[in-house]
Amino acid sequence: MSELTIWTYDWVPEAVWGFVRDLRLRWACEEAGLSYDVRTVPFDGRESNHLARQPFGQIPFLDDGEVKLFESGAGLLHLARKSETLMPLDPAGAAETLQWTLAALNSIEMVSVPWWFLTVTGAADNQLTGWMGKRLDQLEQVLSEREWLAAGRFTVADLLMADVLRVEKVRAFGDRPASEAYILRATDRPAFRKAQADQAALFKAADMKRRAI
Ligand SMILES: N[C@@H](CCC(=O)N[C@@H](CS)C(=O)NCC(=O)O)C(=O)O
Repeated sequence: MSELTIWTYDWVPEAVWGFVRDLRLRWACEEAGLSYDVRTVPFDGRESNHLARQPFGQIPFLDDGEVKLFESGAGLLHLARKSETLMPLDPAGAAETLQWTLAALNSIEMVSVPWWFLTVTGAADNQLTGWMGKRLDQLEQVLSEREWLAAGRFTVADLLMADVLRVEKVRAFGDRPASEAYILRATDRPAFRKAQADQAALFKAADMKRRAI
């Protein structure tokens, strides 16, 4: 048994396989060569069945021995402290990584998730479209001038930013070649592919079991 346990749901609809946020933690562990187990909580009844571990009934959450934490961003930063692969040790590189990790969550995903939600729920006039386009254009400018966001190399900030940007509707919204090339660079990494394949395998097996019942 590994010290690290990543918790996810025991089943999710096929439409979200490959995008469930436990993938962020799997990907980070794969990049850093950290061994981990994956365990599940029931998807059905999620509103109340694991509130002691995740107060919003969501996943992922992470165990590292005695340390237990929720929020994928917090989990990533915790893992990043274990491996220079995810975050440089020098103060400037670490600060830059931290800054872009927060930017992924608080400047991009903060807009992209509500924009996505209004889009998929069919809001006739998505009032967030202007804000969303502006943020993605600004990021496109940054990515047209550098390969990775922080410290001149791949870090946990890229893992998170690429995961935020690769959501299909977000990715298809507008034509931003530098952002697209960035997503491809990040998701072409063996660690991402392994994490994605492992997640899909878990949910596929669960789906077959559920259909058989
Ligand atoms: N801010 C949270 C968001 C977690 C989140 O949205 N998890 C989704 C799966 S990717 C979930 O649990 N959705 C079910 C729900 O909200 O009921 C994080 O980054 O950990």
